[in-house]
Amino acid sequence: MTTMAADAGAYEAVFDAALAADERIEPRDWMPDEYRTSLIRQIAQHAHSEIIGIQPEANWITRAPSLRRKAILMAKVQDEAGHGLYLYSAVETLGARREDLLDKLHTGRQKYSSIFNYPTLTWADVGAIGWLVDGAAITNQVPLCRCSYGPYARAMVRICKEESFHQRQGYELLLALSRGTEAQRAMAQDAVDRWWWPSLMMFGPPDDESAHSAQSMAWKIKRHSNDELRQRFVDICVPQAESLGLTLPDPELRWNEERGHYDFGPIDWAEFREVLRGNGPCNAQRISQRRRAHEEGAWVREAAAAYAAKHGEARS
Ligand code: BYC
Repeated sequence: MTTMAADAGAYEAVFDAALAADERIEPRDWMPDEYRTSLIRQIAQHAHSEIIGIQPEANWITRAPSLRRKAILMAKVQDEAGHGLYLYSAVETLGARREDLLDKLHTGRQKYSSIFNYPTLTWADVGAIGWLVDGAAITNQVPLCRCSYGPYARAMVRICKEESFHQRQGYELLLALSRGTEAQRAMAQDAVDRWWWPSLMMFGPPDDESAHSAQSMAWKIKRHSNDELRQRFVDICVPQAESLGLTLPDPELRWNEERGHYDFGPIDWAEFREVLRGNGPCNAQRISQRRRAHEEGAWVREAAAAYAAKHGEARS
C-alpha cells in the first residue's frame, strides 16, 4: 500500500468513527468526496428553494388585506431570504462557489423544491403555504438539525425556529378565513384543496424510488426516509384541519388503528415528475423572474465587492 492510500484509509476510519459516535463533521475535517458532493447537492437545492420560495408569497405583499397582514407577510418573506443566506454560506464551507451555484440554478442544472412551481391565486394561498408548505418544511427539517455536517445542522436550528412562526401565521390566517364569511371560508377550502397534494410531494419520491436516501441515511445527513416524514406530516395535519374547520381533499384519508397512522390515497407521481422536468404551471416564470432579479442586482454585488476590496475585506 502506498503512503497516500494508507493515509486515506486512516482518514476514512476517523470519519467513520465520528459518524458512529454521532459527532459532527466540520469543514476542515477529511470527508469522502461523495459525502461532500451529496451535501453540496442537497444544501444548494435547499438554498435555491428558499429564495425561489419568496416569489409566490411576495406576489401578495401589495395586495395584503390589512396593514397587519402586510407587515407579517413582509417579515416572513424577509426570513426566507435570510434562510437562503445561511444555506448558501453553509454550502460555501464545502468549497462550492455561490456564483457557480446560482448559475446552475439559472440554467436548470440544479433543482429547487417542486412546491414553488404552483401559482398563488388568492389571498388564502398565503395561509395555505404557511400552514402546509412551512409545516412540511418543518417536518422535514427538524431532523436535519441533527445532520452529521455541522454548518448545515446549525443553520437548520434557526431556520426551524423561524419556520414555526411561519406555520403558525398560516394556520391563524386560515382560521380567520374559515370563521369569516361563506366566501372567505370557500376561499380557504379551495386553497387547501390545491396545496395539499403538492405539499405531500415536497418530501420527495417514494422510498423505493429515492436515489439518495439509503446513502444519505448511512451518512446521517438524512435521519428519516421520505415516506416516514410524509406519513408524520399527514398524521399532524389531519387533526389540525379538523380544528380549522376545513377538509383535506382525499376521500381515502382515514385512521388505521393497526398501523397507528392515517392511511391516505395515492399521490400523482406523474405530476411530480413533470414539475421536476420543468413543466409545472410556473417553472418558466419562476426562473425568468429569478434571472431578472439577479441581473438587476449586479450593481449591488459590484458595489459590495468594490467596497470590500477598498477596505481590504475581499474574500479569496
Ligand atoms: N422538489 O433521492 P431523493 C423551503 C429530487 S422547503 C424537487 O429522494 P434526497 C421553504 C432530489 O433532489 C423546500 N426535487 O433525494 C418552505 C433528487 O434529484 P437530484 C426545500 C426533488 O435528496 C417555505 C431526486 O429528486 N427543502 O425551503 O435524498 C417557504 C431524487 O430524490 C424533490 C429542502 O430542500 C422535490 N420536492 O431527498 C420557503 C430540505 N424531492 O438531486 C422555503 C432539504 C426530491 O439527484 N432536502 N427531489 O438531481 C431534503 O431533505 C432532501 O433533499 C429531499 C429529497 C427530501 C427534498
